[in-house]
Amino acid sequence: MSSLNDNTLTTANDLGVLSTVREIADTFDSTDRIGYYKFTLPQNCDLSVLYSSGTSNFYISLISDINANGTVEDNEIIYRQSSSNSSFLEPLPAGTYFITEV
Ligand SMILES: [Ca+2]
Ligand SMILES: [Ca+2]
Repeated sequence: MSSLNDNTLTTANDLGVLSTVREIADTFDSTDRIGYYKFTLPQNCDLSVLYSSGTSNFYISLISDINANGTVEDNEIIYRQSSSNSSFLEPLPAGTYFITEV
């Protein structure tokens, strides 16, 4: 569902504690091309992300707001990939993270 309300770190969709597979679908249009999703890992784990997009003009980023200022600095982007269909695996310590598509 397209929404302008999830377009910043501080207003990200909160997925809560991630302990099992979660499926997310988002829709973008000319007025909304961003979506942030927030989740917490209760323990160290390998995060597996699979995604697909109807467009090739698509970036997915894994973010940790290390300094907790509500904005994304370059050093807070753990992973960034541009592809319409792909996946990645990232070992992460317990903590709160964000995924965004642009
Ligand atoms: Ca949005
Ligand atoms: Ca930050």
